[in-house]
Amino acid sequence: MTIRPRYLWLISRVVVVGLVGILLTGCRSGGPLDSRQAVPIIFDTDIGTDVDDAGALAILHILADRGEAKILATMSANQNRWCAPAIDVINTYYGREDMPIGSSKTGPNPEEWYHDSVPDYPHDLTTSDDAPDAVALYRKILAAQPDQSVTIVVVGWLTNMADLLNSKPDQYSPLTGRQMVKAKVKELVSMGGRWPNSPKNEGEYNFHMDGVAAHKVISDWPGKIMFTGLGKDVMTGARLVAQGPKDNPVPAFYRNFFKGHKVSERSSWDLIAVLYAVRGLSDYFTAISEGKCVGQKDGSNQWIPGPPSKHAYLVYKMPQTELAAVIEDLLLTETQSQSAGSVEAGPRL
Ligand SMILES: [Ca+2]
Repeated sequence: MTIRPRYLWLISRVVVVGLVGILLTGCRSGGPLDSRQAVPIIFDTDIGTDVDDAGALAILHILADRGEAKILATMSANQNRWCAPAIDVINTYYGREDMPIGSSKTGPNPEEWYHDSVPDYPHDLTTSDDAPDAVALYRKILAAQPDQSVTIVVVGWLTNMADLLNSKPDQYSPLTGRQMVKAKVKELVSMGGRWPNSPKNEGEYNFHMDGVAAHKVISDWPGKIMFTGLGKDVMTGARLVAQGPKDNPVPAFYRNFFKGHKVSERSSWDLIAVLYAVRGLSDYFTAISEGKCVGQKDGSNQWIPGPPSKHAYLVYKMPQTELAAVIEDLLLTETQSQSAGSVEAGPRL
């Protein structure tokens, strides 16, 4: 049988239209399980001052297990001796015991609630003093990454970011810190600020704890910053504490925090920052980008409306109760190491 030329033309049209349709559908799919490549992430935390940092690191590991993120390093902006071990405990539980951990040598040093349980879980970093300087580790890791590829998510104060901007050429790179950020970092996600404005002298906690660093980063960061101040009314942790595995340190940290503060759930500021850093706006958030942020050294911030800039901040798209369910489901997702049976032991009680 022969096919007449006009039918050949018709068939080719159908094939082309079909292919274009498939491509467009692929481009539009912004959901969490589409075929986007794993997002290269450096996680920077003030772990210890609140428990949402532990939850945020937990869901980052889960998202990495799912192929949505690739964790390059974990950093503490808190100098406290327990912070790097607390990070190590979580990394180890989630099967990444060799994940690089850096610690600030210049930042604030508060010691609070949930570290009591750190010695009960497997890890080998016993004090933050033994962790490498965070800025040196940032420079080493960033220098080895492709240009414009790395997302840094900061869920504490911005000390490490300011120190990175101020860093000098070294054995890892001839670039200054600012040049390196411009070359290598795709986006900084900062859990900080009150949006659109915070009253003078009443800056949000993360900005206020190192106001000079916040001011430096807001005014001098050479690339995109997404500020995520959301999470106060997205309550999580209750199901994690009730149902989380006994050998997982994260439910234990939440339990300690709940007991200390006499609460049964906690706001999700840091978990939301990680969710955005990995999955983007998805169905969860809308970005406000018309304008720019101005930060003061007292930690306060103002949004100045105007043309789009390198700054943006998030507002909710999904109702907070639904977002809480998404996060809590992630917290309770079985880890790769659990499913492979490679977690050696529970708490050493
Ligand atoms: Ca935090």
